[in-house]
Amino acid sequence: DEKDARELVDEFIQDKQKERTDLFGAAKGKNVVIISLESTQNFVINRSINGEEITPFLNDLIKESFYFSTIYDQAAQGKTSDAEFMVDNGLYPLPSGSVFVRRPENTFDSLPKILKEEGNYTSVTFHGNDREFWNREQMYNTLGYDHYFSKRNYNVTSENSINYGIKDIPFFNQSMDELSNLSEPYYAKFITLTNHFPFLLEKEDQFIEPANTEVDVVNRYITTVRYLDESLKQFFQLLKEQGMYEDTIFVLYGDHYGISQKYESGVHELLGQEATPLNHLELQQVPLIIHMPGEEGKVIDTAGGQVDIRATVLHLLGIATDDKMAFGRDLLVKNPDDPVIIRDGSVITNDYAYIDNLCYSKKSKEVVARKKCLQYQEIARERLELSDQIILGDLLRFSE
Ligand code: GP9
Ligand code: MN
Repeated sequence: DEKDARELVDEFIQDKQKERTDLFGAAKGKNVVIISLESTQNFVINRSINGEEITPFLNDLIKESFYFSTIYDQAAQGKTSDAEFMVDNGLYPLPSGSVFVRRPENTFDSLPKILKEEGNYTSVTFHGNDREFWNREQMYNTLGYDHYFSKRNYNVTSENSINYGIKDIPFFNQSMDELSNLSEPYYAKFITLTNHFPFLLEKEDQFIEPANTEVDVVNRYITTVRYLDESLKQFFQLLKEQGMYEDTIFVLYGDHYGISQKYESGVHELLGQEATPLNHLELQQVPLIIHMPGEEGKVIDTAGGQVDIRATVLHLLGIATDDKMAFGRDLLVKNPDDPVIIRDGSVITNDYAYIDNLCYSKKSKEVVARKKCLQYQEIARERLELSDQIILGDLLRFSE
């Protein structure tokens, strides 16, 4: 059975695209700073409320970045940790629980290991929560991280923390010393925290007025997203001041939705839209921004997901992925018909979306014949099953 699965994986790898663009290796040898934007959905990007932008810094950054405007949240019950897992491994999360918690003793062909091998990178994570949360301490060892700077490395006081821990502005601030001491090149992951349900923030940290919908959770969300944006602005300022900006490629991604379906009516109200299944699906989009200093901005609207981040970043770093056992597609060359697969069984291509047993045309927004979606559903079923087999059978131990 394990052998069958391996053959299937090999077959799968063989049909992967081997195309390269002019950007292959454009960021070769650069430091990589990757930022997990807690609970950040894409609808906040380029949006104003009462004339105030929700994400003024990101809106500016996007103009000088690759902005992937159609990226879906593929995380499952493992939330932040599922997104981290996808970014590092290009595999799907499990149907239940978090891979970080369930499979920390597996062998993985993770980004830190690949980068160590290909470019002698140092890999670290910065995060203000306890080391044990999501079993990160153990899993980061497994994934090949050299250091994990967690709550115990920060000066956390009641003034500088809220909700889950240290607020994002002091978090970035206090991370600078350790970051500047890393041996280069490095792969440094920053996991932000303040924009987390139930989106609490003191008045003095609010850089925008709360929204004015009937759903308080949504109203507060606007203020915590705006705070996150401010923390990013300050972080980039510090990096520039300390000469740590130029030689780095930045990857920013929303880790998963922030507003669950229970509170989504507030978002529909804010956006002036109906509560339709297709609108719900579109709200599952998260931002993905790749910023290379000096590179011109570009909007890339290929539908993709978090599982694709790894292949895309490796392309820019000039590291081939066609021989890797992973499901992510390089978004710079991805075939738009290749479906985006959500763990709940939804499937999305540039033209179609399959949700709740119905097939929709994205253009007409109408329900169309189910057979239009059938081939994509089939691919989704196969890939999720294979991904689960790889994880639950610890199959990557054979490829070491
Ligand atoms: C906690 C942070 C948030 O460390 O990752 O957790 P979440 O609930 O979003 O997975
Ligand atoms: Mn999260």
